[in-house]
Amino acid sequence: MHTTDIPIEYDILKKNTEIARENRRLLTEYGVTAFNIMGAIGSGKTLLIEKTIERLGSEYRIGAIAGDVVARIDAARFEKHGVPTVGLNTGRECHLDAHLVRHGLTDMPLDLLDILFIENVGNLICPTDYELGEHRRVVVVSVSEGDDIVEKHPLIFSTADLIIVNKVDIAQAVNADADKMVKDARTINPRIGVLKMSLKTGEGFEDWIDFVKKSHEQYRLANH
Ligand SMILES: Nc1nc2c(ncn2[C@@H]2O[C@H](COP(=O)(O)OP(=O)(O)OP(=O)(O)O)[C@@H](O)[C@H]2O)c(=O)[nH]1
Ligand SMILES: [Mg+2]
Repeated sequence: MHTTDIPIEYDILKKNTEIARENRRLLTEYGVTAFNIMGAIGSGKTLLIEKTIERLGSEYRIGAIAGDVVARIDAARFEKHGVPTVGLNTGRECHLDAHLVRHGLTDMPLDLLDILFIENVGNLICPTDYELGEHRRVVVVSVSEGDDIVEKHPLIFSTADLIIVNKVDIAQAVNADADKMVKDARTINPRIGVLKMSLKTGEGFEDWIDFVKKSHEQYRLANH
């Protein structure tokens, strides 16, 4: 008998999407706007969230979920900023899924939050198909992964709302063309927002802050 594992994967994804919808409903009910921060390993996801907490922490009540294969290193970095934090370990899995995030949400004081950042496991493949219940999908890459990284991973960029090309401060040193990465992202997804950023110099950071604020405002107005 011929067998294939495609239907199983289809079922898993279908179930995941159902739970993600429930998560989104729950977050929306509490007025929390959630950002799924995906991206390459070491591209600057944790630092982006930390700097955003520093920048917006007095204006908005922010929480953070740190997804990692093992350990609580990123969770500890968020905790240092005094925000409600949950660390989720995926074990052997290379992405968060909606079920795991639902468990994370039960440990979050949702009634005390406006914005939730969910840092996904670092890579550009597995997180693509697994919605978590987020309102916005953000992909962070950096110039140090090579300036062909975007064209090599079209799927994750095609599902994102915003792409951040980070570490432009070292583009020359690593011989990368950040403008090419921006162009590749726009070719894959013409509707998408693309920001060149340096978390070291601050380039592009205020545009990101505008994106976060506008996204939150949009969901707040739509649901109240
Ligand atoms: N030069 C430079 N370094 C940066 C920038 N952003 C982040 N880094 C550095 O890049 C390294 C990785 O940053 P993280 O924020 O830990 O990256 P991450 O994406 O969370 O990494 P994982 O969770 O391990 O996938 C750290 O040493 C940061 O200080 C930047 O804009 N420029
Ligand atoms: Mg990290």
